[in-house]
Amino acid sequence: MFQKDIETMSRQKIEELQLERLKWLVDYCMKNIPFYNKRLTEAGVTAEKIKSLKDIEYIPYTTKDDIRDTYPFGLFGQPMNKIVRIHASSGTTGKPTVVGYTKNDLENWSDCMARLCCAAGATDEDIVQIAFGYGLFTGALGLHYGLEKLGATVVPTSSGNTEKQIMLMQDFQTTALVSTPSYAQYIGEKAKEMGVIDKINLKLGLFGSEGCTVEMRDQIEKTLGLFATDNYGMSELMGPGVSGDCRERCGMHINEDHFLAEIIDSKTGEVLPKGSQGELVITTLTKEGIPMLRYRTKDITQIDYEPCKCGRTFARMAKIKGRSDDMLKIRGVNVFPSQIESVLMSFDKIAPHYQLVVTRADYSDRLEVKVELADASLLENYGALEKLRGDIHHNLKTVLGIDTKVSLVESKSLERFQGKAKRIVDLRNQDK
Ligand code: DLL
Repeated sequence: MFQKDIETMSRQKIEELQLERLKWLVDYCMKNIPFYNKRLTEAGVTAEKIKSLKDIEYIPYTTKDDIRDTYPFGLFGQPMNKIVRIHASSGTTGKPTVVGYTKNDLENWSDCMARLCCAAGATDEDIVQIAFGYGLFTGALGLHYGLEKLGATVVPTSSGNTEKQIMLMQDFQTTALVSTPSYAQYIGEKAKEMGVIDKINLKLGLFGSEGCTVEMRDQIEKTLGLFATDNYGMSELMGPGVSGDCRERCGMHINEDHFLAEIIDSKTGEVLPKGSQGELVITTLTKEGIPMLRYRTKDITQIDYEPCKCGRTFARMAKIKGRSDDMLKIRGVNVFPSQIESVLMSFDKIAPHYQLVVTRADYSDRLEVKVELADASLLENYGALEKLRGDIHHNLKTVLGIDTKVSLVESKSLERFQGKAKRIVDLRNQDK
């Protein structure tokens, strides 16, 4: 373990530390950030009024809109001469979400990352290729400093230029890959195409930044011959480093000394009992640059507080089921893309590349699931093709409860991604 004393604290000790830090945070936000001062004053919350962790419920939620409304630096807790780094998440519309870090924040960030990389099995013996895009995105630099702190050899290739990635992987005998799972999948496909898959020595995948079902993870592991771990985070909270898999892979350990997690009902905002599935809300307990009070992540998960077999006591959050705003409503039925991915990945005749296209015709939603065939020779056998299509359709209907149109498309015809995959094409608004 990277910081054993911290990572194995008793539940009671964790909660005492969280309470102490929560009080500090409320006081800090009151004193340093006019936006929070107003919010907290209106809600009648002061540090003195926080007597137990449950009292966090008096604090109003913070949302992405609050960050946007105060663009670019309105939620910063320190003057610019104390802010030493800026990151931003692109977002699909409008201005980016901007976040700032003090020196302490960067120190804590690399500790959090080093812990998670170590939990995933990385060591100072590893040669790690970072194939996340370097830049305003938090993924690359977050893992970069964490891995360096652990003593690993970092190779900052950034994303893209896949053939060169694969060449360096062979020449350096890279042992660990940092990327989105979809890019890892693509690297594997390309290495096979180049006929060098057997010359690759990867043992560990530190993946994250987008969803990946266990079934998809199995496929990636099979292709690249590595052990894949899932890592969760978001720019607003720090970047990667919020939580990550250990070798048991029974939920991602949350760095609870820095992040206080709650699960709420995303519709009503009500806090749900421990163990429930719902929207993850995070309070950053130590951040100075841009602290977040009860930030609504919109990510759907559940949290297990039982200590893990690995010896760590930090709570574990389940793989992200989806984002509350990514959930597709098809003819009134809630559909998470991850449910579809699980079904598709259980068929070995199809490749792990798919796209979901939603349209509306005659006032009714239609979901088309486009998926690539793994083996082009199937195209010549109409009967087998129809049977496969029928089986996929049937299994999707069993899981989702709705009819979909399944289209089997030619191998390598769907778009590949070097960063986060964009698998949903929702054309409903354009059809109006
Ligand atoms: O994606 C931070 C990150 C970088 C995490 C590298 C892990 C590794 P953003 O670009 O702000 O930050 O995107 C945050 O991505 O709200 C989730 O919806 C999604 N996301 C992040 N990690 C996972 C994951 C980074 N492991 C948004 N599984 C979050 C599923 C994830 N979704």
